[in-house]
Amino acid sequence: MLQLFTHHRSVSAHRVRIALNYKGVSYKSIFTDMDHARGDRLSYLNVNPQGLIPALWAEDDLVISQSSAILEYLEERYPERPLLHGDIAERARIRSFAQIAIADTHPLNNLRVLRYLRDGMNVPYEKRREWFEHWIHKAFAPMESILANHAREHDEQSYCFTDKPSLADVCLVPQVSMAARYDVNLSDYPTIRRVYRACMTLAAFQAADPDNQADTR
Ligand SMILES: N[C@@H](CCC(=O)N[C@@H](CS)C(=O)NCC(=O)O)C(=O)O
Repeated sequence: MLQLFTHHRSVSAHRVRIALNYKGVSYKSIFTDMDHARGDRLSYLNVNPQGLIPALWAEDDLVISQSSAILEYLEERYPERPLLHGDIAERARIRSFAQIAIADTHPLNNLRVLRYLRDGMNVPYEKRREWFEHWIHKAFAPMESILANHAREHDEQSYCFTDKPSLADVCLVPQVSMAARYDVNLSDYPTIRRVYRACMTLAAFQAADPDNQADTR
């Protein structure tokens, strides 16, 4: 069985949990602490030398790190319920949207970045908070306009781009859930909130939610 090194608050692991659930792939969660001070952290470095979560133990001699690599592997290995669907233009649209979260947003607000601001650069809480919110809004403003324009042009659909969830939804939902957890004001993003609510009616998304993980405290 596949084994996923995960943590309930990890945005990147959240993406992978949604994809695994949506595709109906059984997996075992290996709950892994994100705290560098913990002893089990050292053994996790043997699994993923970067020390970042998630990693997927996919096959005997294959551990995959980096959520986008894991998502692509799952898409190729379990194509039956695709998350990258539609014609070539639609797939490009989905990939492009997903990268706003994966490449341009999450890395700026990752734990190690926020910790470095605090411990390496002595940035006070209010300024760290400003940083955090700044990058969330820098992502959500264009995401909102992309989704709202698309909804206007193609009879409003339940999910990001189609009537089925895609990698765009897989990447949007964890970003929204994290922003909501930190009480970021999302009132300027009605389309994002609508898509989030639609996704959260699905069992695959509910089961992947940080609040529904066995390591949630
Ligand atoms: N680009 C990586 C990012 C992985 C990542 O940064 N994971 C976070 C949790 S979402 C982590 O392990 N953070 C620990 C840290 O920053 O020290 C991916 O998509 O998998």
